[in-house]
Amino acid sequence: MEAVQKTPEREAFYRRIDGENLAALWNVMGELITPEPKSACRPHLWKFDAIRRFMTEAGKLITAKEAERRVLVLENPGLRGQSKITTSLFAGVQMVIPGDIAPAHRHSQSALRFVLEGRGAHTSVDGERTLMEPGDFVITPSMTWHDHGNETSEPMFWLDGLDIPLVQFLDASFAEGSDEDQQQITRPAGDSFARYGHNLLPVDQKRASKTSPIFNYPYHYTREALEQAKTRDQWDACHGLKLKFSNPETGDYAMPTIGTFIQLLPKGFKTARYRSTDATVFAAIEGKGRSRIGDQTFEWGPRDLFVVPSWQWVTHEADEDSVLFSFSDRPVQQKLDLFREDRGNA
Ligand code: GTQ
Repeated sequence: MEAVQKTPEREAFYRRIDGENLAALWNVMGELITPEPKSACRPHLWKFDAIRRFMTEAGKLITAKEAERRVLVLENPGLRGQSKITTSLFAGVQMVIPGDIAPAHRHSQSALRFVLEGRGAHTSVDGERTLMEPGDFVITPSMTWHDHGNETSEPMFWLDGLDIPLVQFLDASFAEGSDEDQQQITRPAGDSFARYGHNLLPVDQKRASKTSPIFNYPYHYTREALEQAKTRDQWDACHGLKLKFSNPETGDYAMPTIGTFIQLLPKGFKTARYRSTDATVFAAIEGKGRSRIGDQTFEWGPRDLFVVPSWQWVTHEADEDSVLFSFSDRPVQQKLDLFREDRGNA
């Protein structure tokens, strides 16, 4: 779409209607309705070791209780100051050190945790406490009470993913704190997995929530699923082997607003180029390799984090057997018939 010519009469007209809170669509049409996604979001990689050093400093500057959450926000370089890693999603790295209590609160925004380092710190959700290990994917559904703590002797670090910008866009945020720092524990550890994690569901139970009733998907099971698949040697050209975490009640994504994935790239594998409309955040958990995003190449190893913007070509290459966790707003786009992907010629 071409820019409309400017004339003195037209300019005068625009100034007059401007005072009445009106604007001419023909001057902005091309910016609004683009032939392809045109995002301010840029590709970027954060080295975990650098974040870890800053987090250790932050641990001396502020307690989890005072901060409420001791998190360093991953700000997309094209979206600085907005607390966004993509246009629709928030990501941060949270540190919970021995003795910390991140006090109970709840909010409309859904959260995911993907554990990067440490073992045995906990999060409590809706009366159940879960102990976390590296690679675990843990969900805090919308409006559920949650608090975090660490009774071990080592710090724990995890990646937080939240739909904060999406909820902000919709003006639908509610939040409240609790009088108690730690919520009452009313269910034994592992209760949700015991009830819902074995391909069996209570016959008559109707849950209102659209979020999976399993709130910790342990890495032990995830890794086993990938390992089994490896023996079948059936690789997807664009993804290696990529699985989505699913809600056992619905078969849909585990969370209503955020799609979460786990992917195995065997040693020496190089993916065919791929692009999709869901800007995606990646966390490497095992292995090392590199990803080419647009015309930039990013080298990653365990715990490094990177972001692929909407509709940019991406290829991954693994030097060792590698496992990548990722998340995006794909469930939202699919429900709105907006999701598109392009597998090149693969
Ligand atoms: O752990 O509840 O990274 O409320 C941002 C907002 C983490 C949390 C974040 C949050 C949390």
